[in-house]
Amino acid sequence: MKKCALINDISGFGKCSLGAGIPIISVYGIEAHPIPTAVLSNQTGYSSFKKVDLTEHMGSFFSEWKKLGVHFDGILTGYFSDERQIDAVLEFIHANESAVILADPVMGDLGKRYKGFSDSLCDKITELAFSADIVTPNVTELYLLTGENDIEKGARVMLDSGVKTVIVTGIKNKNDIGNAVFEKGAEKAYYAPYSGVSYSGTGDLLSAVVMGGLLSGKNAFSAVKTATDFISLAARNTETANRNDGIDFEKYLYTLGRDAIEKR
Ligand code: PXL
Repeated sequence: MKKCALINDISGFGKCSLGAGIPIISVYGIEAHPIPTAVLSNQTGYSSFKKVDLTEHMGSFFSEWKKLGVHFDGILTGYFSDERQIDAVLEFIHANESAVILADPVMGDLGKRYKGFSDSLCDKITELAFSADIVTPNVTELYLLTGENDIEKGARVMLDSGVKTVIVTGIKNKNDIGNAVFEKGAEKAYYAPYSGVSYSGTGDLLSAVVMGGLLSGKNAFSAVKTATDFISLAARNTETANRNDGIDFEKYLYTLGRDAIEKR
């Protein structure tokens, strides 16, 4: 079986991060191997949360993995709580040359940085994003990464510096919301009806669906179309109206499993 390393936090509530990434990679028939960056009672969008940072332990986890001598087909990164975690990840990436690297540069949303994101942490996240094969920033993160305030120009900056695929998420257009894929010489956006609520975790779901699709032999365009339809279906059928709770994606995981089987 293919193996994907997932480097992200685990949050008890908010249906995001590893709580979203592990089931999605698994339903694609790919082994999910997590290293948590932090453990949180719930994601940071709620008014209160408790976080245990795992920076001091990540290096030793990577060392143990090295002893196991395993090869990873994909490395998917998400939320970091300390810039030193990214140094450990960059070293891990260098040791896994043939892996597909997808960096989701989790930094902010709706025009603002998330709580606790310092300049130095954002600089390191930017360094990681620019060294990835694929990035999945939302519009706010694209502007933070590139200093641009135009989607097309921001994506172009990243492509010109060597990123192969830039996927810009959460683009609002009238009553729709969508995701745009940019590669050298090709671009396309995929839209679905907007539920009216900007839910937690949808970026994490998208990055995992894209990784699952790519490791199953899809191209980025097809993977993003699948992710857009999946997230839209779940968002439109979500019970909670509290954005922090995330979407009811569990009910629709089977659609991704079917998608993966068709590709096999
Ligand atoms: O979904 C992004 C994310 C991941 N992890 C944590 C978060 C957030 C967004 O707020 O707080 C802990």
